[in-house]
Amino acid sequence: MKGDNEKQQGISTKAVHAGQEPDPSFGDVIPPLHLSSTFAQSSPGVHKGFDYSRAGNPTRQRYETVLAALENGTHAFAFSSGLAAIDALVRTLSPGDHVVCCDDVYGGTFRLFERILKNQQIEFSFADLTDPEIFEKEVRDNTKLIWIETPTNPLLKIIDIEKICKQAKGRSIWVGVDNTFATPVFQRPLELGADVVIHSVTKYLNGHSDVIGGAVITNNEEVAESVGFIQFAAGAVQGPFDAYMVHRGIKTLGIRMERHQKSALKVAQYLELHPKIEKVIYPGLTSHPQYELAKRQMGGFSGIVSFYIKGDLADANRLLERVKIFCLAESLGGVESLIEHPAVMTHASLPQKIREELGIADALIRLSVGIEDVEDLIGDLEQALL
Ligand code: P1T
Repeated sequence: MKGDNEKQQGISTKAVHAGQEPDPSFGDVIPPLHLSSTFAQSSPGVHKGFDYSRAGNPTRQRYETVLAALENGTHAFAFSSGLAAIDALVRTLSPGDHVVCCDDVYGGTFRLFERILKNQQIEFSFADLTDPEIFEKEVRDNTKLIWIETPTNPLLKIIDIEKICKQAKGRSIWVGVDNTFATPVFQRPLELGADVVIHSVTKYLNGHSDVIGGAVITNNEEVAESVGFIQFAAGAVQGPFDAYMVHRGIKTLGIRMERHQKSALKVAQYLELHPKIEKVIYPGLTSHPQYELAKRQMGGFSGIVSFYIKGDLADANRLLERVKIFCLAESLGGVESLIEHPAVMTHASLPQKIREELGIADALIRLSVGIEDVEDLIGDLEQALL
């Protein structure tokens, strides 16, 4: 990045160009992939900027440049999965520190907090952060991090990032946002006051369901120093081939997201009128309880639609087994449409009682609307719901 001018570029310009300056050796328009695990030194400690690929790699560095550019951050760190990125961030805390986490989060995030990090004496509370009073109810003297997913997975609740950041200001509490569902195309938490953003780049950033990866992006020097050290010293880095793949996928992020959200809205509107559907949750529907906030906070509503069918697990399974274009699989954010059952699949790690309290019921189904022709997607749901 050359400076302030590039900061003001549009997101798709950044997606195509950041970290993609032509290679100086031969002028390759697409910089070459540096697979080497280690780098020659002319004398001990004397090298061309890289000594060992866990510490740094030219392909990963270019990829981290685009990640930082998209979120308007100063630093980005690429990890081998979204959970590795979240783990690295929370591991910067000390035993006795407390985290307030939104109640509806990806099941794997809940499992990481409850079953691994809790054993390292980090305390967690889970609360509905859509309640504006919740901050005062949940924050303690030892609270060091507010953990927000918005839209949440799988219930698509919208949390007011700016409001929470204002409340946290001056209290030595970091605000971290999992921006996987919205992507920087539709929401940039650092601009709303958050200290740190994480992504499961496995999803929309890569966009082609062929890489597992994660990222931590920040403009807070303290976060950067701590997370950078954990990335290097614990070593859950993104390998160069995967970094290259995600960087390639990111170039079309802007146009993919436009298509995802356009089709998702049509699918949501179709389902809302269907007699076999109980309720549809999509932040772009006026029926969504935080529609106004979503409109204000997000530049678009993204491509995930959740809905309750009228019926039980057997009826849900019938739909899930009958779809032909939607693929029954975990994950989201790829060009192909996916359908899944949160209670049995992505959120099975939540205790049943918590699932019931939240509304992750047997009748709940989650769609990741891909970029296929939307008439075909609606036709597929139509035949599966017959
Ligand atoms: O799978 P991984 O790259 O480790 O990312 C974990 C993760 C983090 N944050 C959010 C919001 C996520 O949705 C995920 C992964 N989610 C799924 C696999 C899923 O189907 O919901």
